[in-house]
Amino acid sequence: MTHPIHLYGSPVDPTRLTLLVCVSMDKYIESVYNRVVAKDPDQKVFHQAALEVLESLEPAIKKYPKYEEFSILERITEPERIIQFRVPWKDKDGKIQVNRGYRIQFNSAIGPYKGGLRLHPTVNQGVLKFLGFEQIFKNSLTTLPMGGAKGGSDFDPKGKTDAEVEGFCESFMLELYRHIGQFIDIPAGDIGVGGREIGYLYGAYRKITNHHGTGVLTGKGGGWGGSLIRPEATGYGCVYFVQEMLKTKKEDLKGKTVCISGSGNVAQYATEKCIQLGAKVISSSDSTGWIHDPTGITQEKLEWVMDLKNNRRGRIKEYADHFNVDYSSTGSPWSLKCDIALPCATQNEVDAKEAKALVDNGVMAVGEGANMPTVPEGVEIFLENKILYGPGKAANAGGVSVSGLEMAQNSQRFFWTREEVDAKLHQIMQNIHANAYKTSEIFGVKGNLVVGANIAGFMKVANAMIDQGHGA
Ligand code: NDP
Ligand code: 2IT
Repeated sequence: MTHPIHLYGSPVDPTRLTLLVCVSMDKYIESVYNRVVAKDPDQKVFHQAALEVLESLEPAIKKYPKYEEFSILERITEPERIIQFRVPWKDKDGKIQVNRGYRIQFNSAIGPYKGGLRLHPTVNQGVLKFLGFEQIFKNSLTTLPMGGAKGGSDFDPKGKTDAEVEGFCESFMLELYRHIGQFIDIPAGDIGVGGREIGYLYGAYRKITNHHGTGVLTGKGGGWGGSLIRPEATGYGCVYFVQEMLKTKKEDLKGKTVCISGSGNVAQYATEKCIQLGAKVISSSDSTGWIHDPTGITQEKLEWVMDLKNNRRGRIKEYADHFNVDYSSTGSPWSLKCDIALPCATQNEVDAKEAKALVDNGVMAVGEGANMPTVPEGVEIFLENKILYGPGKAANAGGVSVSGLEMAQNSQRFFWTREEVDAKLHQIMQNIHANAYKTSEIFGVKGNLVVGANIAGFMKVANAMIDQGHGA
């Protein structure tokens, strides 16, 4: 059986997508994909995420006719609920600004809705549907009982004062609080939402509801219900996943050169874990440019970056000025020669040319810290060239896994040590890799972790939906 990830269209060209789909795809999958596009023709990034999953499910859909019989694909691509709301807040000059807030509760078959909140000017319903859809399969892979959701707003926290961010978060929660709860929906961080924002959101939730519902948000501060290792979890988890991929080739991280994009939460802790494991990280970036540090980012330099990004909220260019290395506001770190690439910034940040450049420069493994950072043609290039490729929903599942562990600790009213949480995270990432790898083998595409992760994540949710009846 050939792997089904071979006919991808451009995420920005639905006509081409439809053409390719018509030529090659299983009729049932094709009809569901066409339905997804017809229902919301403008949601390109959601179409992209849906197509990637649907195509890769083909072997499972063929093997188990019950998924078609019970209309699972039609149901799983339709969010259970979309909440959209107005978020008015006062800026520093006293003027009232209005943003749009969302929570997309996509699927709760295996547990309460769970997923992050993104604050970024590009946020819209299509972006959050893509993220919420991915979250369903990711959360299923963690083995913890969590459904899929995502939310956020087109509010741009960049350049805002702390007071403005606080005012926004308060207003956002004034609406969101009625839709969430430890047994309903548990939001967390994503782009633009870190410890500061979770603090403001939790403070508002507590004031509005007059109770300490610690289980209602994850990523909380250590002194008020947060889990140790949650800040580190996505980045560390991504590197643990890459370790597992490398093991299949009897390789490890020691002495490897690593390119990382982004300089936020995920990138920072992916860098830290690489340093701890003896690899050399030579790049960092933000939305205005990227730096190349050929001697490697040391722990000391990383702490400088953490202060720059988490406290001073500056630009990565300052790293180049401070440490006297190259900076560019064009291109990307993917032009550098490296053994391992970890895209940790945002969706579609690795295009086909960049994927080709990585392959030509000898990249051995790609682990996605970000959600869907590689365009479909790029994924195809990695798979065709037998690069060890860990798709985001598997490789970056460490963050939501430790969110699940935070929920478990909150329920117990108890805390685990750093070592305990880290060991559980490590075990979960090893299990996710083993499960995706084994599933790829069962379905005849050994080592294709796109197919393996998607089918493994899908079947647990789909079977739960069948067990729970046609309304679920
Ligand atoms: P942060 O907000 O902490 O950092 C995001 C980083 O990516 C910043 O350096 C930012 O630069 C850069 N970035 C954002 N948008 C763009 C863009 N359009 N072009 C170039 N660079 C961009 O977010 P996280 O580190 O939390 O998230 C990074 C990725 O990881 C996202 O895809 C997220 O969905 C995913 N993820 C996050 C998890 C988590 O636990 N936080 C869990 C799993 C996945 P700038 O500051 O200039 O905007
Ligand atoms: O994309 C993701 O998995 C996250 N942003 C983390 C979600 C969570 O609930 O911890």
